[in-house]
Amino acid sequence: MKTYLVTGGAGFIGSNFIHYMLKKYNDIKIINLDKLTYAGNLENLKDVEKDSRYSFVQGDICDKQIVEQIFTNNNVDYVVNFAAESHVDRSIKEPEVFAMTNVLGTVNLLNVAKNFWQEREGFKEGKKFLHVSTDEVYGSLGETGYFMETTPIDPHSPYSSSKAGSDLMVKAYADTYKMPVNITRCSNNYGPFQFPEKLIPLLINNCLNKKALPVYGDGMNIRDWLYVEDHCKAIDMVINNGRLGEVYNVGGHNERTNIHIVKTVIAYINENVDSEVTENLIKYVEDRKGHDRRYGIDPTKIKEELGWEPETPYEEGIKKTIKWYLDNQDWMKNVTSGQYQNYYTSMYGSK
Ligand code: NAD
Ligand code: TDX
Repeated sequence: MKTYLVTGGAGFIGSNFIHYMLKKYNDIKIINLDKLTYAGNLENLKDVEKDSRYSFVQGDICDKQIVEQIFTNNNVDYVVNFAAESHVDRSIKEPEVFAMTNVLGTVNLLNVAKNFWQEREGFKEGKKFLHVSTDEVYGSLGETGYFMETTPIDPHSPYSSSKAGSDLMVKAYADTYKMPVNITRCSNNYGPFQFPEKLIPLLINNCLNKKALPVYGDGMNIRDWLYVEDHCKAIDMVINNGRLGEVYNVGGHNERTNIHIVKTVIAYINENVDSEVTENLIKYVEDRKGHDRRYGIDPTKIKEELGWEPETPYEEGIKKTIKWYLDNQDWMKNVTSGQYQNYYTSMYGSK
């Protein structure tokens, strides 16, 4: 039986990963360590909270004592590090918390895991630290080309710089101490349980409330969209079969301009929910500072080495996703109430 310490499991990708793993494997134990920031919601895990294979610890990945306690009380085999401050716009306003959680928190996890996993002559067998990173560490592409694992790191925002910093610390632990690690770098995820500050759920939420749909700049920035369950499958494969010390890019050649995404969401809601939701809601607003123009992943390595390929075509994934938010409007109301609402308004003002 394998024991996973999943950090940030109450967030978007982490909660999808916990669902995926508990569905796929009978014989596992998952400990979810999450601070429950505005982005973490235990509601995302309501249907597994009574599962005897799953337990939750509220705490900060920067807190050495809590992480040590988890390692003392459990024979942790794998750390899967999702915990992070993840929103680029917030990082422009408040870079410090990004450096704290994303860099120092990751170092704390690495250090505790190293101390518990190290034996006299190296590391215990069957242990691995998987760090979930992002394609944003590579910077921005022009009209052609793709990010490969060998592409030099060139982050621009405080968010992507903090993720690049954490990636380098993970690499340092592998190079210096021979710690068993992998880093995955994926493109933009979409699917259920994504906090509605990110583009797709924000658009759906605003459409339902007939609020303006803010499009940064000219709307022609490109993101490479990946359905979250396909990402979870990739992480599982890298944990099991990824070569130690390697980086794996995860993406599926699914590039779309932002304005294309906006129009797709409007068209779906117009047809299926409310014919008053039209393109009149689109509002071009001031561009994001340092806005990366284009992301595009070359997934050849993970495909050839591990046999991973995304299974969800964009047209199917986006419909499933919009439908999920329509069916879960209480979730949307709950996560955007209270603490979050104040923060959101203070950041975006009239948006
Ligand atoms: P999210 O913001 O939805 O969730 C982050 C989770 O981490 C939340 O539950 C939050 O409470 C928790 N957390 C934050 N600070 C913490 C701390 N100090 N200690 C413990 N828990 C803390 O993020 P997400 O979209 O699920 O992203 C998960 C990971 O994947 C992140 O590392 C992110 O950089 C990476 N990633 C995300 C995407 C994407 O499209 N969402 C793409 C590439 C990479
Ligand atoms: O209101 C908006 N209007 C808009 O035009 C928002 C929220 C976004 N955008 C644009 C900015 C981006 O070009 O849409 C694109 C997607 O924006 P986000 O959803 O904020 O994602 P992005 O900045 O691309 O970063 C995401 O993918 C990579 C995640 O938030 C990161 O955690 C991940 O590493």
